[in-house]
Amino acid sequence: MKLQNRRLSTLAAVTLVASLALTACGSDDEGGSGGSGGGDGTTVTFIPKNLGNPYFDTSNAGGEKAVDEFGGSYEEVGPAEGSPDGQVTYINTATQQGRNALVISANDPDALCDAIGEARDADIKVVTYDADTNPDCRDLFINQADSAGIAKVQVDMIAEQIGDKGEIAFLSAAANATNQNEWIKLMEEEIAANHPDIEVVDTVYGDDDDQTSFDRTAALLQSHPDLKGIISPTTVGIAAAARYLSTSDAKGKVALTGLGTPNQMREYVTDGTVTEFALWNPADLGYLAAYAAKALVDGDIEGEGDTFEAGDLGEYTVGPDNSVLLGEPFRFNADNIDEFDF
Ligand code: RAM
Repeated sequence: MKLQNRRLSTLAAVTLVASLALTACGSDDEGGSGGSGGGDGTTVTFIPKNLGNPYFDTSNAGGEKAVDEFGGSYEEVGPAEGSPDGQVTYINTATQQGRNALVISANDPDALCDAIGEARDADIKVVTYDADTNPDCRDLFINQADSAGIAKVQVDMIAEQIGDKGEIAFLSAAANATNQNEWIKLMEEEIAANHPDIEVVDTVYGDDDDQTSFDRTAALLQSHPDLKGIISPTTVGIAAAARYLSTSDAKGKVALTGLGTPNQMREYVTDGTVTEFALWNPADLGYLAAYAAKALVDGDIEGEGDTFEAGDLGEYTVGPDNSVLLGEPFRFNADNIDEFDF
């Protein structure tokens, strides 16, 4: 299993880099964290949806590791809340500073495009990762896993957990998040095509904010007394929903699955609130995005069919819509969760 071996082999390094990054930056604050590296001189700015989200702490630690490997200079900046306006400010600043490349998880498919256009006019390469903009705005998208596969694994898990029957709801991130909206659309199609006895009764938005997601979970259970399951395709949402369910009467009665990080979900798998959830390796996603940014800056890749080397992950090829695919989603459950530390 290539993915699992890769996860395990990068584990120690990622943990170390993540803890160094956290020591260096106080990740809850609006603003950013300092640079690193030197040597090759390629300057790369990571702009996550928001700061203080462990998913992005892990993915960006992977990015920093890659930038260090090729001797460039890394920085992470971004808004405290997952909003497009907050991201625009940081894109504009990076453009004024003349950074070589930006790596962005977009809070909206359109709203960042003007600012990204100005960056590209200034010869800055723009890579999206995790959540894409419209493809014509940016140079490259690093896709964590095939969207249809991400949708299917979540539908398969909820179907297994509720006996393929009953009411379910989605607890999503921001209403404009491209990645969650794409996955939800594909999950609805998969349910309509292959799960006639599952009914989607609601979609609510927790904005990738812990408290909002927690409150939306409580409201969902109140509005839908027959709810059998929740799919939360966001690491912030699933962790908040699990925390709510773990002390409520619905624990063990309403199934919860979706996309989560093992470290945030471990206690809820151990206490029986959650049976199984999925994700890819966020550290590898950031690592791949950084190497792709460098390949663009160096002129090694321009479009579909071009190949580049991504350090320990090996060779990747640019696919349709100028996107690069990381790998497959992976299921976490009580049998394997203790093998992972991110
Ligand atoms: C949250 C963010 C991110 C998404 C993961 C699964 O951390 O919404 O964009 O990819 O969940």
